[in-house]
Amino acid sequence: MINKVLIANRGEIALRIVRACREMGIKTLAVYSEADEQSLHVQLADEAICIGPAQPSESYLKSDRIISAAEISDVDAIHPGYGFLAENADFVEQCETCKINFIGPNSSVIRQMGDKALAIETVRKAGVPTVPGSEGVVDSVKEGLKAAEAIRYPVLIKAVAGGGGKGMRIARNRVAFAKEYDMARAEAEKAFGNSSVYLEKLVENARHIEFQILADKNGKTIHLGERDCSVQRRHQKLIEEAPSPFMTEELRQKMGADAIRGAQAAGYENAGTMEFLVDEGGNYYFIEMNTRIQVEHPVTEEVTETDLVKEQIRIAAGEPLQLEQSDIRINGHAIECRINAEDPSRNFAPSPGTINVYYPPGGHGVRVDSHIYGGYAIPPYYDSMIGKLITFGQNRENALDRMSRALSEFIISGIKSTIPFSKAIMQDPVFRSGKASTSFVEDFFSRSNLDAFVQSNHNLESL
Ligand code: MV4
Repeated sequence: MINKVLIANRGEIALRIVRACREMGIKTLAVYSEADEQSLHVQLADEAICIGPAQPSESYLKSDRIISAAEISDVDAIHPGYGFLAENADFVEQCETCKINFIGPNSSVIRQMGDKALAIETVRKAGVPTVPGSEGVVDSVKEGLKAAEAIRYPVLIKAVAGGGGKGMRIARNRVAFAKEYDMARAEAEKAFGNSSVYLEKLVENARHIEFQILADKNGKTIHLGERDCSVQRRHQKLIEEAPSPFMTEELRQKMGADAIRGAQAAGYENAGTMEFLVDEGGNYYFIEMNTRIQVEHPVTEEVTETDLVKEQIRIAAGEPLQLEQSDIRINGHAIECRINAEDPSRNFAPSPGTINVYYPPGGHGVRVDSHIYGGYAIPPYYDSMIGKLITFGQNRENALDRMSRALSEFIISGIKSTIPFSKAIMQDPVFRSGKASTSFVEDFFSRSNLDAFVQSNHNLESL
């Protein structure tokens, strides 16, 4: 039984978890930093404990303080949200030692899927298609050149500890390889304290399509269809949707079955996401697994009429999944725009500060997941995402029209936000056609009169 949950996170996801718990009759404990005392999730949780100063390394990442808060408050379980400690196998191991129920998979699965080369190897052995690449880690330029020759250029050099694109470099030919290899290793060492890298063939003009998985403690595993996350800027997703405009029922069944097979091969339990690249010919390749609830989970909730956070809690409590694969029907279309406190006209520079007027949109088919309110001061210490706007419609066009309408009534004054940028994308003919691939944001900037928004020579912007 889970009677009380500690929420080891902040912002909109902490509030999302409070809401699910309240509906389930579960008590909540918020842990918060000194910068978050005024945050809505702290006010709405049943109890709250301050765990340290604003810097994440002094609060939200301090596992000892979080475990102590759990022990003195007699909680049964910890929900990690996303980011912070959500995919930290050492933290999960600490929870296991202290007999605190971690709402997510066990520490060994997190460790295994956190090693991106090992994750690929695990699902490949189960027959899931993967991108042609090196067999595991590449330990020297010499070994890398040999592997790249076999894969054929262009190749991507990816960090084993990475995910989400950090420490990723393209090598277009053998002359470029040594330099890019060294850069990738140095970036990976700096970002993750682990310089190990592996190689993959670069899949150009791909779509980024991910499958939502639920698995209970008895090994029953289902998928809840896909999300299309092809619209990203510097590996930050901006817009997500479900279903993918590219998907057919036939491909969904095939990819869904592979997503389940891969998750089962890893011994996966709880909610997770299998990420794939899909090329123009409909060929798909597993690239990584996320072992957490994701930012974009609401679009799946809207089209499958499920509550993924409640499912996570029920699974962690040991309840068998009540859903059968045949119960899962994809109905209608949902779009999510992330709302970031950033200035698109200044290269998306963070724009923290105090919100003056806050008027969120409403009406049929509109969902706002956000912890902000009029008078709230956005602290400068954390991720710039301040909320998510999700619209639902009977089909993609309805959902897009509703998103345009909702964005146009959304007022957040006092700071700069990405709302105008999202509004412009909603009007864009390529995005509206459903053909946006991973090169979309780049193309969008060169097509639109918003050129000034981004000036960058990062070597991945051309993807
Ligand atoms: C790739 C790729 C092309 N080929 N892997 C991985 C992390 C994610 N944030 C981007 N990733 C990519 N991995 C291979 N072998 C292209 C991307 C990619 C991308 C994918 C989807 C949407 C936008 C993207 C922007 C840059 C790179």
